Amino acid sequence: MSTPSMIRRGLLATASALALAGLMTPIAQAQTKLPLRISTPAVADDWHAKMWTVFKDSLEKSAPGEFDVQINLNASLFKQGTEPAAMARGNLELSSISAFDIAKLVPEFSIFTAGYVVQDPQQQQKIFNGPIGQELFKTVSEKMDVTVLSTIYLGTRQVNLREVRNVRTPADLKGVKLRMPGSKEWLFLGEALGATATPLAFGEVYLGLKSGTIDGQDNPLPSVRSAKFYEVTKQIVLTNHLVDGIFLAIANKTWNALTPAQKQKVQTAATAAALFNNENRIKEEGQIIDFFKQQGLTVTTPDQAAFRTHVQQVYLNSEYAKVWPKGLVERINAVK
Ligand code: KDO
Repeated sequence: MSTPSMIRRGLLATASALALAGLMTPIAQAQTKLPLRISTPAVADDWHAKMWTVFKDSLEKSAPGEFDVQINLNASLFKQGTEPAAMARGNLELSSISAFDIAKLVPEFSIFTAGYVVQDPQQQQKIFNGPIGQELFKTVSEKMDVTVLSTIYLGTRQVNLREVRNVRTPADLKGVKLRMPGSKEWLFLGEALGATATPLAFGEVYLGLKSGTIDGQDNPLPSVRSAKFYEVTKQIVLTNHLVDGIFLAIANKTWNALTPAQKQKVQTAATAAALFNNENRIKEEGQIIDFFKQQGLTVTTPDQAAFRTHVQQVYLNSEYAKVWPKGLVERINAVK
């Protein structure tokens, strides 16, 4: 009579015989693929949504069958701004997180939420790919349990209004209900611009503009196009107030479990994604004004120096500046 352990041994022997014969290969491979869940509020037509396909394609080429890359757009998996917590809890592997999200846990990072600090996308890349980035990302890893793999240029933020208004200086935005993403760091930026900042998730902005619950919003112009905000607004005010970046990050739990070869492949994919986004976005920003004009929008240039002076003063006199490491503003300014 066969005992249960004999039966188990028999089954195991059959299973390994099948595996050896190659019959179980597809199932076995599917089971060992490491899930890489991605969550982003980006809309499909935006470069920082498309970059995730570049990331996925790169990994499928360099590591076929090793990863199961799952891209979730439009904040369909996690609400905008909740991604870092989801990553720390082990519910999400990758995301692109904003300086504003980082600043909540790494207060000195608020320097990158301040208007008119970073000058242009090229300087942004040099800052974050150089010693300043290295130092800050080490703290980010320690405090947030995520590893930043690349810096994504989100674009230069501009003010976008529902009705045409004569905006020369921050005083001209007085009383304007300007939508900002929902955290106090974002609201502070809106107020620093002279407006009345009001919180709303990205996915609700289109309807907010359409219905008039908000008077305007701020975003880089490629996002104004891809999210179709131009359909429900009449003016773009070229304030150039924030050279914005988001950070392609992976949960440390996931990162630390990878082999050195896998780490290299994931890093290469993240670098390729950033490059794809950055090149396309910079190019689009260079050509996009005509598009808005064709759509009937009024595009105006305010007194940018007045905005810069005001916004910088507001930040320098704020609680935020008190935690900026001594000399960091100067070090950033010295990056050319
Ligand atoms: C936005 O909500 O205005 C913002 O631009 C903030 C960014 O940090 C980022 O979350 C972005 O939205 C989304 O990825 C949608 O483009």
